[in-house]
Amino acid sequence: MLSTPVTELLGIKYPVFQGGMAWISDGRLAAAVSNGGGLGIIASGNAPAEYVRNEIRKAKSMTDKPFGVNIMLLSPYADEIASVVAEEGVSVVTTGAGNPAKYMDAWKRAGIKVIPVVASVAIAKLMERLGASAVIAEGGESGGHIGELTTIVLVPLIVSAVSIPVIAAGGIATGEQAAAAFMLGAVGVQMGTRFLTADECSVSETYKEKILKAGDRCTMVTGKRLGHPVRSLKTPFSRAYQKAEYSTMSDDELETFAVGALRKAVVDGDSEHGCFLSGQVAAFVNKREKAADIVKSIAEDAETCLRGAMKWVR
Ligand code: TUI
Repeated sequence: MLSTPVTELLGIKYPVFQGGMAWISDGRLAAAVSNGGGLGIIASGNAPAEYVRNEIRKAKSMTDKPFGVNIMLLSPYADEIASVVAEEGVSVVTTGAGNPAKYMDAWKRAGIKVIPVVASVAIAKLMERLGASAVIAEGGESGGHIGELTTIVLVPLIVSAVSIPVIAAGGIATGEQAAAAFMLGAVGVQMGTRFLTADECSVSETYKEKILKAGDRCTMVTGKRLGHPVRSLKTPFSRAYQKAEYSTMSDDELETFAVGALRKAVVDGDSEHGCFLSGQVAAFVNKREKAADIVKSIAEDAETCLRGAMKWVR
């Protein structure tokens, strides 16, 4: 059994979080992960507050275990969603793509455990000072909006800089990778890409097939010109976007170029125009499984790996 400060803090069986993926992580997926003993997380993405409230209520109807909500701070609805999570009495809030400082007091007063996703030591320290219960240190191997540092560098730097628990994210899809994160001082792992092929994940068949087929050099990073680097599968869309970034196209046009691309991938399965966000670990995701089986096998495989860690020690 893996028993860590995170399983203790949240009252969950396995120290495994399912990342909040915009348009993807709904109440059904989150409930399946939480029922499997991990922490399921509903993603707000750019969706309106009422969508998030509905998904929270759906998850509540499907599980009596704790689950979380991820608030994407660039969302125009972030303020409203910040109130919804407090009203609905959600156990855990994670945040992404920004600094949640202005919401922290209200969430803490509502008894919510706040676990921001951070990509730098400075923000991790600030979050600890503002009362975060833990932080998720997310390396640039991740899918979606990413920071600059890799998981293997970021996690131990943050572990040394703060006293709160650190959960590792980015580049984790196997028990071996989870065990490596524990060796770096993490006390939990968060995975997104690995859950894309879960039975309870509602993304299009096209999305699932692309992840199952992906190999080692299948992702690329675009969006640096606008200051929001994003990792996705190499597709006609991402290649065209990259070309546009290096052209004389205006920033406004570039922004418009990407509007709706996530929906086209997740909902429509549009291989031509969709933006299929994915971490580098898509190369490791080779089968369809129940979300609960993913959670259990990651924790058990990590445990086996950690037990074997003395192999070369004489
Ligand atoms: O947020 C994510 N991943 C995401 S958000 C998203 S939706 C989106 N789509 C296009 C462009 C932008 C967003 C898709 N994937 N991961 C967590 C994460 N947070 N990664 C990096 C950060 C982060 C960045 C800056 C955390 C804090 C931060 O602070 C900035 C500051 O205020 O100094």
